Amino acid sequence: MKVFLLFGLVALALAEVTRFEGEKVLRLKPVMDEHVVLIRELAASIEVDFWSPDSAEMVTIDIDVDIHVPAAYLDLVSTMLQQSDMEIEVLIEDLQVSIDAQTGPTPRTHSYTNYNSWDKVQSWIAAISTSNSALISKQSIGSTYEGRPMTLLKLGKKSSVTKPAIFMDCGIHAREWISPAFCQWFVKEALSTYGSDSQMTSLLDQMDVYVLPVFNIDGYDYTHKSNRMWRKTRSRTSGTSCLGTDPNRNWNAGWCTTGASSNPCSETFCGSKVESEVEVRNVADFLRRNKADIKAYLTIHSYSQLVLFPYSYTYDLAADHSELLKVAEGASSALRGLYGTRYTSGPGAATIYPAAGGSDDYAYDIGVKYSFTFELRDTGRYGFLLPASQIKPTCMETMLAIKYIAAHVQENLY
Ligand code: 0X9
Ligand code: ZN
Repeated sequence: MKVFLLFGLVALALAEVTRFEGEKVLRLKPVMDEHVVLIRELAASIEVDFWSPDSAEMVTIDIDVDIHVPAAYLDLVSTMLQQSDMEIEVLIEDLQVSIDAQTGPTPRTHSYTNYNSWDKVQSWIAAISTSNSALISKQSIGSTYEGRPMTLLKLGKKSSVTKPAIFMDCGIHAREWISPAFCQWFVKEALSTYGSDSQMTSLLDQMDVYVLPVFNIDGYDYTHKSNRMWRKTRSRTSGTSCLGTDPNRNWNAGWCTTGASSNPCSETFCGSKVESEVEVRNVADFLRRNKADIKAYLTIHSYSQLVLFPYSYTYDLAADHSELLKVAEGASSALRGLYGTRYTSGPGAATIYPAAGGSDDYAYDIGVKYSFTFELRDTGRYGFLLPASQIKPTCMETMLAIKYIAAHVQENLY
């Protein structure tokens, strides 16, 4: 027993945890070309973690830039920024303080109003999928790079014929913790309101909803155990010691042509080839196998409060642009109806930035017309460190947007 305890303590001591004492998140407001150049120079000379947009190449005039500055560079960055007359706001004074505040005291069991570790999500998946076999089942779509099982939940009344379906994934990006929290909330709500809520009942009677609670499980686990700010997968690429590929730059949709990096050390690394990431391959395979039935693809990210649709790899408008815009606006206004939270809708490239290799564009291009990316709360006050107290209101309002889209899909099956 004592030996095990000792081993446990040694393992704990060896598991390196990245801390962020004194590190800041700044909002820069470039309004002139010189400001944009300065931000790009900054990014080229030191290691800055872009929160939004997610890389220096995406910086443009009049769009706020949220950056996390490591402690070692704070003096240099403030000197550089002071020499310009760019407006700067401190969003987060001390990142470690905000991380600790968000993590807080966590319950020992799974909770819909807390951020659950992967272990808790995994046991929740096992428990919930056996709780109501008339309405929910699970299937494996493969394993992650580090060997964790990717389990897909299927919600819907059992039927002898194949039903049209909606596919939703959460947690493509590891640090966007509100996203997996939403997928868990959605499953609970769907099961508990079937039979009483007429829309949910009709949806699950006529369609199936596939939910992948955590897409990038290895990354998500890493954010809980080692580095809260990790975004990418945890895969190795030959020829570099930098780990991870951006799983939202790795799809076969204008792959690596814009808003993505071929540098493995970048946060937006597109990978060594299309679908180099096994997690992307597993989901893409599932979408390809079931594309005749999948009528909508929803992918949940954070933050910025946006409902986006294709395209992001080009400024060209999608063939279904006007319908997608109408649906996205309808979803945003349904969401706003609950607490007044404002969302912006539009095609990815024009609304945030051009970025190729994303899952939404891929799903659309293989024929899934209703393809949407959600960027949940907030607009930067907490960013990825959204307090657990906001999980419930965020999920409740997001349910309204998702249900709005689902109703439209159901009424417009193709
Ligand atoms: O850049 C992304 O992957 C998404 N934003 S995030 O801050 N969550 O990283 C936006 C994705 C929009 N869609 C595509 N780029 N295809
Ligand atoms: Zn994301």
